[in-house]
Amino acid sequence: MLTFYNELHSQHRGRHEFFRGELVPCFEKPERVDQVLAELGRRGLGQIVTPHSVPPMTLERVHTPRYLSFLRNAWSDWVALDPANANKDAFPAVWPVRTLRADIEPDNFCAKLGLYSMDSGTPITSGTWTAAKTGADCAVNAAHALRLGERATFALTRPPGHHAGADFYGGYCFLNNAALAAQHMLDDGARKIAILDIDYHHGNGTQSIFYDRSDVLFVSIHADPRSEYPFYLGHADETGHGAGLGYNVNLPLPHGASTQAWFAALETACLRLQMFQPEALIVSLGVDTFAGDPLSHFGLQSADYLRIGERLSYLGLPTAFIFEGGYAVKELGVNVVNVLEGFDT
Ligand code: SP5
Ligand code: ZN
Repeated sequence: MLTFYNELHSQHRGRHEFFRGELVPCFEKPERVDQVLAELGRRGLGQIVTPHSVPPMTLERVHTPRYLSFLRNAWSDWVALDPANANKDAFPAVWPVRTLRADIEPDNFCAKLGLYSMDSGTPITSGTWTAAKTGADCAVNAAHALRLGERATFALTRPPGHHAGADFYGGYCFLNNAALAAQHMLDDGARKIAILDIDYHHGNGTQSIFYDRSDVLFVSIHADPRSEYPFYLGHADETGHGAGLGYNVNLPLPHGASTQAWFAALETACLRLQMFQPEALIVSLGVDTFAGDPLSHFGLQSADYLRIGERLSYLGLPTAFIFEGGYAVKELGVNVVNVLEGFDT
């Protein structure tokens, strides 16, 4: 399987995230991708290549210009507030919730942080833009390779992307890699693309980007948002809007759901994907469904990831896997590469 990897991911290196009133070490760290890269090498699972840079226009097909400009300048604006900020991650502290205005971009940088974010668990650091941009390059290149005839590709990227919306970041995500991959294929001439999101958390950003469209089917299996992040989206009654009605499928499972229930949801997802007859499949591949994941409460074992790959392969679609969450760092390589190997063999 052709893997797109860029070493600049390590430039996004948060020191802390907020959790229950204190700063705790980041779960989303560079070692995550290092583990997957090492395991790919050990198993010799195909070529690993560096992506070409995609133009700003490609990002603007999914994200708003004002959000992109905020993100590109965020670190220098943060340090401009106070030179001492160079040693601190940037976090929001105020948000425009209901009744407050989000249509006027404030000049104050702290107010901008709140306007463009959904939580205080996602630090912006000196290299966040570089890492997010080159990560998006990986995803778009992985999608483009499908257009050129590859059967399957893998974007080995971080930070992840599926929580990021058209104009906001959160859940460790800044640019929506899966959405950019899907949109790129449509702009290149594809008519229908499906996205399957199997991260433990609902891909609220991806859902919202395509919610009123019928050219992208979004199907997600995730923990019930009543108890799990992102909390405010991902319910089963969210089925799309306008032309997009029927093209959004959420399959939430209760906190602690069995592996059997998870695979039953995968069958439902696969049936819906098959009915849609897409030209290609994008998989938001999070492995935080793993029993040993420190953030999550599903029980998948390492061997289960081979079965996932096999089942997805059986759909017979050109498929781009985009790396999302997964925080059990030691087992991350085996779990991710198991999906890819299950697909390939
Ligand atoms: C891409 C992705 O998987 N994003 C997940 C974002 C989850 N953010 C909430 C993290 C809450 C931290 N909980 C710590 C529990 C320690 N036992
Ligand atoms: Zn996740």
